[in-house]
Amino acid sequence: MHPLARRIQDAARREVPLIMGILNVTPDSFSDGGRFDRLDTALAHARRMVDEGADLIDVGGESTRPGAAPVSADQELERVVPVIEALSAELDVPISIDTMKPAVMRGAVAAGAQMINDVNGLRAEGAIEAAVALGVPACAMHMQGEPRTMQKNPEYRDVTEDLLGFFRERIAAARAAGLPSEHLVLDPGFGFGKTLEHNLTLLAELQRFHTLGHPLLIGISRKSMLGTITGRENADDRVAASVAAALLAAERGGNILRVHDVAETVDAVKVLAAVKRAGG
Ligand code: PT1
Repeated sequence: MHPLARRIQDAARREVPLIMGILNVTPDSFSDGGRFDRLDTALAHARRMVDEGADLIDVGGESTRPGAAPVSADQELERVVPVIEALSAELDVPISIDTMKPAVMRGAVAAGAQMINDVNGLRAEGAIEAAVALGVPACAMHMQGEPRTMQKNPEYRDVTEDLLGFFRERIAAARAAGLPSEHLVLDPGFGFGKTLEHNLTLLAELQRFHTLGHPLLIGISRKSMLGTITGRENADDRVAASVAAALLAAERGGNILRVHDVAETVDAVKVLAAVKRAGG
């Protein structure tokens, strides 16, 4: 088993989540500036998240938020490889690569990434095979549709049941391709082809996904569902809502929390861990 897969299993057994800090290296995430300027900015942000207690850093070179347009594998590699090389040389926290593309998975792991985070659920041709060949843990997220159009008219028969069916199929595909069961992490994909009601039902019923027997990764940080609930239009103003949502997810069995606000979430999880130690 990959050492990171073991750490994820240990965290799941202790019921204290790992914190994954988000590092976007998409041009829209940064103010203008040259390539080196961007690299410096990314490295400084990653260092800060590690200082604040992040257990993992998730590096992404393609925006997958609602409405985002796809980019080529070459463009994605150009963005993420220098960052992953620099970070993996300097930091001792593992790096995951947020990508749907097998070529980017391979390039990122060659550069030092130790986990795959695929919002497309390892459904691209060759994606599971890349995860198997690379020998790293992989997260398969659920998404209905594709980022550009997924929020048009999301529909489910029963959102939790539909996702459970999707995950059973992905677990079977992963097993058939030879992915070790301990290497597969699942994620319901908050905001990916889901209405506010779908998202809330999934959070309320998160425990049900544990019956699948895989660790759960949860990404809700600063998402529009929190903006709708709180009336906060600016994503930067959703920190308190994000911490609340992260803790609710952790209480319902979320094992890896993918967040922007690392320091705040680490404090919240410390409170959760203390109450757990006291028997709650
Ligand atoms: C996620 C996730 C991700 N989210 C995983 N990877 C994003 N495993 C990128 C909004 O409604 O949840 N899990 N990688 C970012 N995607 C979104 C989606 C950002 C929706 C914002 C929204 O605001």
